[in-house]
Amino acid sequence: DSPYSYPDLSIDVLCIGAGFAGCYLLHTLRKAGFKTKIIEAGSDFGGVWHWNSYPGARVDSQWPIYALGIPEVYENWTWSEHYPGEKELKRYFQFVGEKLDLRKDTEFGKKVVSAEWDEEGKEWKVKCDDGFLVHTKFLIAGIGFAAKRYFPAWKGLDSFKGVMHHSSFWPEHVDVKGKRVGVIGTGATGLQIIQEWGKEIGEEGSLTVFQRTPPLAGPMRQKKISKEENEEMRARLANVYKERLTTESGFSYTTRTELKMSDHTLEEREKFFEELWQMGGFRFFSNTYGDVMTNREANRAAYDFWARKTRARVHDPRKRDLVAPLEPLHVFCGKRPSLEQDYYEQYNKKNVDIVDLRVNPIVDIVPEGVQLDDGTVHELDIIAMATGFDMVTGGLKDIDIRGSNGDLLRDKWDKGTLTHLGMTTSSFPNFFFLYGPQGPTAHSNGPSCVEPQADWILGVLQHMRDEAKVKLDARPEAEEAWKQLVHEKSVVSLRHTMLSSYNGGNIPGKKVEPLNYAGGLPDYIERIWKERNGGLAGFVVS
Ligand code: NA7
Repeated sequence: DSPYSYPDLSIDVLCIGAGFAGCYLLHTLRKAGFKTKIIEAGSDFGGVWHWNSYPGARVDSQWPIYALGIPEVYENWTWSEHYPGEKELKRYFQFVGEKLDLRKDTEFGKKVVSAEWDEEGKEWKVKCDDGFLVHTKFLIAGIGFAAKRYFPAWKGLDSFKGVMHHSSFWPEHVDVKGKRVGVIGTGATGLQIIQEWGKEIGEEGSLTVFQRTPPLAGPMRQKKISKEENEEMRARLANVYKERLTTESGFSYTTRTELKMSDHTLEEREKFFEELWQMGGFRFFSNTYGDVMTNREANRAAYDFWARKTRARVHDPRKRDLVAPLEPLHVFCGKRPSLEQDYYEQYNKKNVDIVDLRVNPIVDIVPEGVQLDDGTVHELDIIAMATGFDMVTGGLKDIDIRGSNGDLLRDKWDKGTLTHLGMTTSSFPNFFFLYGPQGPTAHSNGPSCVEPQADWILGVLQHMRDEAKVKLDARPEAEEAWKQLVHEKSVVSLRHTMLSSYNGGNIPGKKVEPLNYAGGLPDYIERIWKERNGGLAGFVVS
């Protein structure tokens, strides 16, 4: 078909993406004898961390959880901080590539643009933007949940005279010292940029934060890792990586407790919250009372504690009311919480201001800067667009994936996402996705989610090889049942009562539906293996 194809045109498995999912898959599948390759758009390993170079970019899952549970890797790698920054994460992924010898089976600098199922040949024909063509029996997308960046539909986006970048596509260095800079969006990303730029602009510069919804950020409590700490941890790592699969979100500590808020007196509650707060990380948000996401009173109590702690750090009453209002704007933890180090202190600087987009939204980007509804123009030299992503489904829908009935995946999912087990979808045989729709994805730590998913896929592929089967296709009734289950697991949470990136509500016009499996990682793992060991009843295997 193409002079660029692999010579024998017949690999077993093609993985799209060289992040945690792709690296783990290539290593695992290749060891099991499957001829596997990765295609990656970037120029190195890392997935989202290859691209994440925006100011202050840092993971907010605590060491050592945000890493691969592969002994060859963790026995030989040493982290320097509890919450590693993007540079360290890039180095980590390069190390993973070398240590596991992944480079020889990875094609960098190629973006997959289409994949078509060939029913006759029982294989996928996968095409890249440079014409590179691969024939593969199985296709696995490991493209992450934030593969499609989101820009609000402002007409003048291209008219800006200054420098503007989306957080997900940040160049090497943008000097902001003495400049007039603006950040649009205050999610996990915007917060990190603001925290960094507040310091980098110096006294001559100015930072304007354009905020629609304040993030609910807790203390990261960043620390360096000492040599002793590293050695002590190394001895326990094998267990840590096993145990993370037994917690709801795949962290070492995140399992909501059995404790209800009503089990405590007021004083006990205050002490309980305070302890979680002092430990830092996501503990205050996820290791809290078991009913924080089901009981409005408990939810409000957690918010009030957070607001009290946060308000105490911001001196100016107007800014204080904007970053930590007394009345919550939405359910506590309804959006993903963030972690910060000295985010709130930035607002105590005279040259850091905040604009409330709730009363005065952005209507356009103009050559001079940002224009608000009341006609005000904020003149700027540099703008950071931290407006997020078309999460979970956006990246997969962007690729022209055409299944056995000739339909495109995006057309199928535009009517509502349908998957079986959050890893497959009917009429798209031999196609899997990791950290994707209706899997534990946004409710779980990345590597903790993709490793069991990849292990499961390996189990299925081995079964098919043993039984000489060539085609696996989810049954439509199985995906209807999975969708129902995803819905049932979601509606019990207060999170379900509001719009967010957990349900597509952050993207105008996107269908609002639960995008993630909220039943917890252990429950999910049990279900997928029950299906595999029960004879794959939800699939037609031929
Ligand atoms: P998020 O968390 O989706 O944040 C996007 C931010 O952009 C959020 O504050 C939005 O406000 C804001 N936004 C979006 N559209 C607009 C418009 N039209 N006007 C003003 N502000 C807007 O993305 P992040 O990149 O921070 O984080 C993504 C994931 O990466 C995160 O979940 C982590 O897993 C890491 P809103 O809240 O919608 O009012």
